[in-house]
Amino acid sequence: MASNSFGKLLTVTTFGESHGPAIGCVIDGCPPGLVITTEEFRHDLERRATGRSRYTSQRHEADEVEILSGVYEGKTTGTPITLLIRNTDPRSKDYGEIMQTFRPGHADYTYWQKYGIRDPRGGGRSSARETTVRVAAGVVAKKWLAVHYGVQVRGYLAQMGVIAPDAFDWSAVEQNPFFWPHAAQVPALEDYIKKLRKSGDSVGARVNVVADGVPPGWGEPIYGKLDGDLAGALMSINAVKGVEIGDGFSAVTQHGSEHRDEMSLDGFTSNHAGGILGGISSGQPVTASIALKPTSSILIPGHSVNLAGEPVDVVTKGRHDPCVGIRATPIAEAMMALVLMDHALRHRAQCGDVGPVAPRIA
Ligand code: EPS
Repeated sequence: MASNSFGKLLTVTTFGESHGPAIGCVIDGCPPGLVITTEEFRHDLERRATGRSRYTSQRHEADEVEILSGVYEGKTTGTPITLLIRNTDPRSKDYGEIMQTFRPGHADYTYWQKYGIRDPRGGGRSSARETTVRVAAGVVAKKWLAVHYGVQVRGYLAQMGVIAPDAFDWSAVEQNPFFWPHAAQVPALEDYIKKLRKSGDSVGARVNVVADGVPPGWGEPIYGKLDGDLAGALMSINAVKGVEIGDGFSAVTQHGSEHRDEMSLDGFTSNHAGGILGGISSGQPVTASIALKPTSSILIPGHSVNLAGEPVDVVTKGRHDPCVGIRATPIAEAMMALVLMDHALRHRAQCGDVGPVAPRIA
């Protein structure tokens, strides 16, 4: 299967299926000397993992990272870093019925049409299980960005169905299993998901991700724009159907006088652009937002066809997420961090001698 790699100077290749023996990734291009231990992967992997709260899939994966290469005596060596995570809790019998049919709204059908063969166990390669190793790779990128540039990448759940945050507080985000920025609303979210689960349906979500501390200059015209690469990377996350950078689609109804970010010697006075102008970072926070669809693996019967070419009704049982957006925050952070690290290295390679240029306002 082609196109399992992304990035230019920092490349990440992922491999593995949801119910295979393991999933993993190879990170190539990470500079030598970055201190990294298996322990450091735990936090973000736990944030993304299934079975850690009552509101997500109840598959209980250990999600333990094994570093197979590229790290010696706790430091990256500059050679490919291979990370392996063994699948410890697949339950392939849940997929007995799906093997004969296609879930409406799922990649079951398109994989079949493309390859003429599929691994239906847990959705095989199309499973959100693959995002585990993106998050693991993102741990390396987040650390490198923090150590070398003081960049911090963080996200939050910005909408679940019709529910949007009433208030915003970064310190609330990590205190609840939804990554929700307003603590007082968490009981309402819990109630909403419990009812949704009972109804057998699923719901969509929005996740926002922000990188603070990105210096001006990252991103390349014309085909290597930072926003273009970010959009591609975020769109590659399972279930993502929309990506916005900065104000995104709100720009449609704005006037130029409103959208432009005016400049003063104290900095920009707003950030409608999402920290990117002409595909290059401006020094403002880089902001992106993703729309995640409601998952197709639901208990509400839906019309489909089977392999014998007959009409059937499909009901998907098993351990599924009523809202994949709940676990998507660390995945979006990882993809943003990986794109930023790739562009940091690309900027350093071509323009490392340029240095800060006056006036620098952000
Ligand atoms: C998924 C279906 C479920 C989730 C899985 C993603 O897998 P299974 O049916 O095998 O229990 O648990 O998510 C993960 C395993 C994970 O680590 O994110 C799907 O259809 O995408």
